[in-house]
Amino acid sequence: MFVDRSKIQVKAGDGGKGCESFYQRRPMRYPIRDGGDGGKGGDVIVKAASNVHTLLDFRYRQHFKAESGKHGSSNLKKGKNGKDCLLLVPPGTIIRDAANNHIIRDLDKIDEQVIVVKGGKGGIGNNKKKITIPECPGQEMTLLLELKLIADIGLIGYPNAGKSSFLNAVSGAKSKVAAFPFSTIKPVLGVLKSKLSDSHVTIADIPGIVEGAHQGKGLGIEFLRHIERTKVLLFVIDMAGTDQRNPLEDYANLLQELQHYDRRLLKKPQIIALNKMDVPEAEANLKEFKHNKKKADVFEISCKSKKGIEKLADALLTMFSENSG
Ligand SMILES: Nc1nc2c(ncn2[C@@H]2O[C@H](COP(=O)(O)OP(=O)(O)OP(=O)(O)O)[C@@H](O)[C@H]2O)c(=O)[nH]1
Ligand SMILES: [Mg+2]
Repeated sequence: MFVDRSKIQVKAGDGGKGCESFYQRRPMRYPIRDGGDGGKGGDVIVKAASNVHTLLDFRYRQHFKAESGKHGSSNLKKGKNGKDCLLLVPPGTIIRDAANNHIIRDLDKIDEQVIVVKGGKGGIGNNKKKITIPECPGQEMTLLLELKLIADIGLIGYPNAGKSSFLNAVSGAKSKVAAFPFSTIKPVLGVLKSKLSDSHVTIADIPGIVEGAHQGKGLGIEFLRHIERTKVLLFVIDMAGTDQRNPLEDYANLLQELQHYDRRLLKKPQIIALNKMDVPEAEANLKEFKHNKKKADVFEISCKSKKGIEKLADALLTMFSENSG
């Protein structure tokens, strides 16, 4: 299961109470104030850990609380600080304040961490002033955790174009392939390994995108967030022209949808895989495509006959190493 969003409630520890205490021994004429301060409440910290890969744990538990500070006591004894509560998330997790959707932190580096709610200050005992100063409560907040896959290459294409077929052909992934649109409904990651060296690239397969996806058509464009961080975009175009569609228009529409989502996506290096070249109709479509997109970096492939797959896989490995610097 791939969990990519979770809502959790976090509460930092309250400060411990400051103590009111007096000490008097003969022959002292007046008592001395000796109430100790309360300890600070623990913080809730979210940290990106390399050995965590999903947000699955947060499906089973949504409430997290750090320890409160201990109360101060007589004889100037300060209460102990409460223990922090540490939550581990996968690198690539964005933390938002659920109340206003503002991003608190984008944890994209391993071991990066952020204090999401701060523990309350401990109360001040009566040792410094005549009266005790009350402790502060710990902050609380509802957080939205959102995981963006971090892959090197992102697959973009219409439903049924053959994205999952391609991913499965070049990697050990088992992304669902079927002859109906939207067979992929959750992002899938695969690893393409070089046969010549130990270099490899990760590829993210996401649900298909259709014209109008930015208005919510199909499964919408929300899955595009998974390719925001990819280094290269691989467009998979259905050259069979399924459902009377035209490959050139498909490509133009895909670009448009990307632009609607975030125009910075279009600045990424692109490779175009012209798939289903085994189908007879593909030849005519190929001519038209090449005529109109003379400068584009295109690869003719067939996931069915496997023609051109290895060449494209090699190009991706090379291109990735060129863009990974
Ligand atoms: N003839 C032919 N069929 C292909 C080729 N590649 C994929 N297909 C078929 O096209 C259909 C869709 O393939 P998928 O890999 O599921 O397509 P997808 O782009 O992942 O589709 P969604 O997940 O729905 O977006 C399946 O029936 C595949 O067998 C190809 O090169 N030639
Ligand atoms: Mg698919």
